[in-house]
Formats: sequence, structure tokens, C-alpha cells
Amino acid sequence: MRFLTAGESHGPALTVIVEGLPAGLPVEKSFLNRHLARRQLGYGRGARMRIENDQVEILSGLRLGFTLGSPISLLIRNRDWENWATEMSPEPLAHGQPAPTPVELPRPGHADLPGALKFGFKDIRNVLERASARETAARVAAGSLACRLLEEFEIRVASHVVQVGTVKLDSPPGRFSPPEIARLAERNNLRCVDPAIARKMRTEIQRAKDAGDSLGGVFEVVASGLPPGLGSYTQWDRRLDGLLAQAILSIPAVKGVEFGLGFRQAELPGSQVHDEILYDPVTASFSRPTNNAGGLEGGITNGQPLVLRAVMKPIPTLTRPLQSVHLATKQPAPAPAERSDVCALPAAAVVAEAMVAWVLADAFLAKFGGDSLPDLRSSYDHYLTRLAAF
Ligand code: EPS
Repeated sequence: MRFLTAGESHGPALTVIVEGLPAGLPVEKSFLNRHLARRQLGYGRGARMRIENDQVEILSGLRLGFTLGSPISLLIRNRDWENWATEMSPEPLAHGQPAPTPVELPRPGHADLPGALKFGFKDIRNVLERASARETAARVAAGSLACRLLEEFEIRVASHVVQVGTVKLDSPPGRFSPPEIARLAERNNLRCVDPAIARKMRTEIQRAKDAGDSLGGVFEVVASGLPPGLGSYTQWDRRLDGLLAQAILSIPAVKGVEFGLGFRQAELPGSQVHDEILYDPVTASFSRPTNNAGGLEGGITNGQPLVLRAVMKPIPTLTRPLQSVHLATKQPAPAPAERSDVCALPAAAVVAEAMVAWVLADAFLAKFGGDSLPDLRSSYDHYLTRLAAF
């Protein structure tokens, strides 16, 4: 499978083309819109989210509620576009029309300066419009199609926020299952499973906002129902942990990812890290008393839930700005204090869920193939039968 997104943050719309889903998958627009709405929620977001109300328009690839196996194209209009129609017009300037005022002060931590240097832009707007995390709305639309496919095979993916600034949820990785996360995390606007911790996170965000600052944190994604055998150790670019890490690190502001026990493995001896293998002759199945590996060994799913955590840096746009330099005059000046989010952890977790679902669905199709859902199902059922008789 593959998908490509397009669109500027304040342009007319975001679009995404999704290719490779099997034919015959039931998909409803309301399912995609529900995921888009989840990404828009969250304490700490800025005024832009009061303007947008993301809704998907399905332009191709579906007929009467089922995928056709042909490319699916989706469109999400930017409501803010009407405020930017002149500034962001794709048309050349009319004779005598003044050029929009260029953005010439790069914000530290954004793509502003390296993007302007790379492309030779004198107006940073040419960079920030596409570098904006607005693009992740299109990813969630694509990822929710992947979720729909995984659901058919009882594979569930869920996400929750486990840290904002210094406030942490005190729970080991993978402590909560996807249904528990879905039930608990969606109840508050921090998407944290513990409402008392969510309250503390809100206070922390409000404090940062009052100080003109921003906050990052950590989110967790868990996937259950995965069969052993997705991904492969046979080649570097088929290892599933590598593919998941790339997908997660491609989310704007995400700076690190860990699986299972993650970085804690550095300080523990092997005897306390590796998950022992047990066999139950009654159910004729292998099991593990722990899941420190986070569901992956040798770049392959091992039948345990996938558990990953990722760190998001604080949002770089600050209302108490950092020092910068004017691109044209080279004089020092404070970075522009634009409208922005203070913390976007709850949204980033939903985006990560979409990216994880995408990578898992791709790996699932790579293993079980098939042009249609019935073909895929029979191949999967055959595999499960083989595993049961192993
Ligand atoms: C973003 C800046 C803000 C965020 C935006 C990401 O937008 P604006 O510049 O219009 O105020 O609200 O996120 C979204 C629009 C979204 O849909 O998530 C940035 O610079 O990355």
C-alpha cells in the first residue's frame, strides 16, 4: 500500500491518494470523520481548531460503501482558506497587485530556516505552509482506512498520552489494552487514561501558556490481535520495528520512539529484559509471561501486543519568542509570536495511531496479499490453521 498527501495549511484543501487496499472492504464516511474529529480535540490547541471542522469528501475508489481496489482519493477542505485566498492564491499576481508581505523571521525549532535555505525562498511562508502539522489530517484519513481493514481481522490500535511536561502517568508500557484505552482515554481532552493525571496535565499546559511557553510529552500506541509473523528479519527494510519507527518519526515534532521497555533496557541485564517462552499443551499455544519486547522480535511480530512510545518536542511557536535573525537585514529580532498550539500531544497520539495502523495494514497485506477481502481472509485463515497445527 502507499499513500501520498498534498496541500498547504492555509490552501484550499488537503488531499490524499491511497492505493493498495483490497476490494470489498466496507467503509463509511462517518468512520473517517470520527477519526478526523478525534485528531482535532485536545486541551492546549490554538484558535485554528475553532475554525476547522474536518470532514472528508470521498472522490474515488469506493462504490456503494465498498472499496473497489482502485485508488481512493480523499479531500479535506481548509475552512481557514477563505481568510487566506489572496495570500495563498495559486494564480500569478495580477498587474499592479502588491505581493503579500513576506515572512522573514524564522522561528527556532520549525522548518523555517533550513527550508528557506534549502529551496532559496525569501518568504518563509513557502516553507511553513507545507511543513505545518495541518498535513497530519490527511494522514489520519489514510490511516483510518488502514484501521478499517485491520478491524476486519480483529486487530485493534489505540493511543493515549502518558506524559505532558513533567506530569507522568505512572504505568509500565503496555499496561492498558486497546479496548481499555479506547474507553478511558477518550473520556477527557488530554486523552489520558487517568482523569486525575489529566487534570494535572491541564494545569501544566495552562501554566506554560500563561508563561508564553509550550510543552511536549510522550504518547503510547498499543495494537492487539496481531498474528506472529508480520515484518521480516530477512532484509533491513523489512524489519517492522524500523518501518514503524520511520512512520512515527515522520510525524512533525516527534523526536524519539521506543518499543516495549525501550531505553530502560540499557540499564537492565538480559535476564530481566527478555520475555520467556512458555507452551500450554491444553490450548496448544505459545505464550509469554511478560512483553518487554513490545511485541516484536527480530523485526517480526511475535503474537504479543505491539507497544511503542514516542516523545514529542514542545511546539516551537512561542508567544514569548526566542531570538532569531531577519532573513533580509541579518539583524537580530525576536521570532514572530503567531497563533499556535501550546501542546498537541492528544492530537499527535491520534496521528501516531493512524501511522501505526498504516504500517501494520501494509505488513498484513505483504504477508497475506489478495486483491479482494475474501482472498485476504482465506489466506489469513489458512495461516491461522497452520499456526494452530504447528
Ligand atoms: C501548526 C500551526 C497551527 C496549528 C496547526 C499546525 O496552525 P495555524 O498556523 O493556522 O494557526 O493549528 O495545526 C492544524 C491546523 C491542524 O489541523 O492540526 C504548525 O505550524 O504546524
